[in-house]
Amino acid sequence: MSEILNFAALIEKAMNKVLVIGALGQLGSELTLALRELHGKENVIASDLKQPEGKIAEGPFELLNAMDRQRLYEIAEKHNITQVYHLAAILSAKGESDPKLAWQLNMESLIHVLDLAKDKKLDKVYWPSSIAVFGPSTPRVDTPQNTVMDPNTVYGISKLAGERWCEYYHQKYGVDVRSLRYPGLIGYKAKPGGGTTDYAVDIFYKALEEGSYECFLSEDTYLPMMYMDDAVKATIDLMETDGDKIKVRSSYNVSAISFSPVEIANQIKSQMPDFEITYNPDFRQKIADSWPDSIDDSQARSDWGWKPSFDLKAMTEDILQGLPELLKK
Ligand code: VAH
Repeated sequence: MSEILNFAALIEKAMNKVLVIGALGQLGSELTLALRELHGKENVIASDLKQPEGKIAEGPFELLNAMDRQRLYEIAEKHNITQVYHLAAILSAKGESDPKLAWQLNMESLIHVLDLAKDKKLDKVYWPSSIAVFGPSTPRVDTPQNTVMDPNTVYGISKLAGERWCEYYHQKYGVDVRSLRYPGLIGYKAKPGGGTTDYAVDIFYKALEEGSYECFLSEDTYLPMMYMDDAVKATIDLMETDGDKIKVRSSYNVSAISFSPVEIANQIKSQMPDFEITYNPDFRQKIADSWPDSIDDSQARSDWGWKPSFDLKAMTEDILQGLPELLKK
């Protein structure tokens, strides 16, 4: 009997063919490798605007502009795709420099993926939302799953609209689309791209390269954050959960740590006593001030067992251990 069950499990795994859109981004570069561990290297097709380097190049890759609907359908057909992780987006700070492009890319690409899921009856779709869906009128402390949402960045507006589209495609067409409202993601293995929370990554690079950092947010700017290892874990845990346990089809609040620039600077100083930080808030301060200080993620914890592993100290130790190696390459 066990041989039959093993064979069935092998078949089931072999049936999973995953496409990652935006696989070379800050989240994608780590999530793609974790998905290949889970599903097998050959069953996870990475895609992005440019050719990959490093470990991602060791598995299947396709060039794909997330707004190219025809190319998306061609790739899905060629690889018999059963799941899509759609990570490509223009983030909060960069989005304000070209609002129309940010809206067009973030929204059109999502609709293409949702249509593909509907037309080809894909098993599952993952699409990231963000705490950027909250705005100045949202309760700032322990922000609830369901609350006032008045985002005032194009990125946040596109993520709020995207959540509504995800719930619509689930309710109207039965598409199994799942989503997380990521806080600021702190990952050092790929450079961040145009976010307001990027200071919490930049600070480590500058601490190691220059011994000092000029922060573009004020020292007491509290923001919800999460180490990339926890973000990868939350994403895969959500996607591997039994569908009938998923009660939220817009996007789940998730959180891990909340800290301010002075707190992360002090954590770095505890390991690098000579490190110095100065503060020179820029346009991103207004964006950060519109977002919550902390998030209530109790529904994610009860529906599918979400539990973060890294606090500020553990995250700082892990980065200061791993980043020097990366900088030597
Ligand atoms: C940004 N890193 O700063 C993203 C994130 C909550 C912020 O969505 O735009």
